[in-house]
Amino acid sequence: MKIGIVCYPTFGGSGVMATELGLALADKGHEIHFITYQQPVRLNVFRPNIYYHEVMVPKYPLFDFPPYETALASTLVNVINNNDLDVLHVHYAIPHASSAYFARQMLRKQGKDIPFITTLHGTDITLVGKDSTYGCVVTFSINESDAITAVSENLRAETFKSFAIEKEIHVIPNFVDANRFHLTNKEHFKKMLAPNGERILAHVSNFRKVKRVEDVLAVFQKVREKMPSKLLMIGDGPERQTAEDLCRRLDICNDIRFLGKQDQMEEILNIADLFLLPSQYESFGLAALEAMACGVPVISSNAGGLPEINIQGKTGFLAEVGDVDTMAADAMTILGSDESLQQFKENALAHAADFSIDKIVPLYESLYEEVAHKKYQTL
Ligand code: GMT
Repeated sequence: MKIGIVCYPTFGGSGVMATELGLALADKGHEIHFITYQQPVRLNVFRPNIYYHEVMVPKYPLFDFPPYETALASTLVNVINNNDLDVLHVHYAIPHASSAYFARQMLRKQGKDIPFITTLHGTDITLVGKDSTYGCVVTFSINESDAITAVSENLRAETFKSFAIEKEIHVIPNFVDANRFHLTNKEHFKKMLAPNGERILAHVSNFRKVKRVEDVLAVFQKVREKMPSKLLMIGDGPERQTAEDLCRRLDICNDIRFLGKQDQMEEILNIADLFLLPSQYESFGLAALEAMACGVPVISSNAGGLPEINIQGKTGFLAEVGDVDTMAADAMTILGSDESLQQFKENALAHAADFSIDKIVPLYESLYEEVAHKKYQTL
């Protein structure tokens, strides 16, 4: 099929997932067209059947707010027409679903019908979408989608709770590419960061408030008091400065490295012994799944969809949001002996396999077939 994918091109989970999906679909022979304002971060490989169309937003002195949605809708019409796309798949409701709706309506005027699928990722529903400034457009454009998917049962439930949704929401969980994220021996690299055999804890995020990076540091501080350990803080965002300041205040900087944004996540995850994700909310927690696929157990909060991927006492542990004492105690249970760590690692690997490309990508392909088929019936 010829599939258009609209996403945020940045390091956020929704853009990462959309790009991974496009790559996986291209590997299965589909023709994929990414339409966004910048080359997606994980779109760093060449495939003959992947195209990237950049949305240009002209600047005029009159515009305090350049109209990205309008530019996107126009670009969508052009790309769909020029490439004869079968289906459009938009990731993150705002503003992608409303631009897709706009494009579909314009094309209908030209006698063409392009179905669009909206995938809800999290903050488009739980944070930004709930803002009354956006609420009615979000509700309208989700309802106008030819199919709606959510990345977890929790996000599906949250969407029905917060918006007047009139259609079914299919749950299609995120997936992980085992060709890239798998267990590999990185002892040499590990030795560089933990020369005395210290345990390595890691956190990956966009350092937004919702990630509670201060809890990551609090848990680490408690673990470090009991066992030699190091912490890797990967990613960047608004809370990074606060986190770095807090490290200095706690006098634990020598054992923490802020690595910033990284492309080779699979390399770094492979030297970690434990992944920390104490978020206020996660619709899914893709970063934790990628860690598990590299055999890294997870200490997380029990918010949102996290219990759907981190299994209590098996792949790691979950605690109430903000309960850093329990998180630290559980971290020490996992890291306390090599045997226990090994068992949790094996469980994490086994559970991550449930979210493999082979299991999840066909679910999207069926949905594409279904909406494309409906389109032809209505023409
Ligand atoms: O976590 C973020 O802040 C980024 C955000 C995004 O929209 O890119 O991630 C959301 O989508 C990811 C992919 O589906 C999920 O794994 C994250 O859990 C979700 N984030 C939140 O719900 C806070």
